[in-house]
Amino acid sequence: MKIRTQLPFWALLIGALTLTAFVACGDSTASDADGSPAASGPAPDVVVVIEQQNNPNFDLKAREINGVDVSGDFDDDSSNNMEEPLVIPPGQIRFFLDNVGTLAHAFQVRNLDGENIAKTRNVGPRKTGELVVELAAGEYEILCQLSDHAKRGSRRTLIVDAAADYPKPPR
Ligand SMILES: [Cu+2]
Repeated sequence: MKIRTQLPFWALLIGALTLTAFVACGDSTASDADGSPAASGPAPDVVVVIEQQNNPNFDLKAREINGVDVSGDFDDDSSNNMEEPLVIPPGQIRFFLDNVGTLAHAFQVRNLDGENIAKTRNVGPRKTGELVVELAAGEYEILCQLSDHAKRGSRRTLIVDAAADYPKPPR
């Protein structure tokens, strides 16, 4: 009799623990806890680490392409970002977003007509996010679509070109 009344309690406890484990597991797939660019899922052709900044200036620049440090390719002056393009090979692109600023930012790829191709939701200050998008060769614009951030500097020309040569992305 005692055991029969205790069984439902244990069943509930096990059920609750299983649910907690499942939810925790689901959360961790959004991005790695340590913020590293490595991810699960299908292997992208190109992994670009994008840094977004607003303090003191609004800026959006690439730090790494397939593990290659490209931070030296972009200066601190965000007023010339449209003449200082990010050039990457075509294919399945994984933009890893590192918001190093003090405001929320987001990330969008547009065509030259200003039409949305893909975009993220807000990424909070000191948080990371990602955008995976298939891009063919051509010219695009990447930007932060929040408020007036793009106007203030958080935008850049993106050129997708098969001639851009990088090693396979690290996994
Ligand atoms: Cu922004």
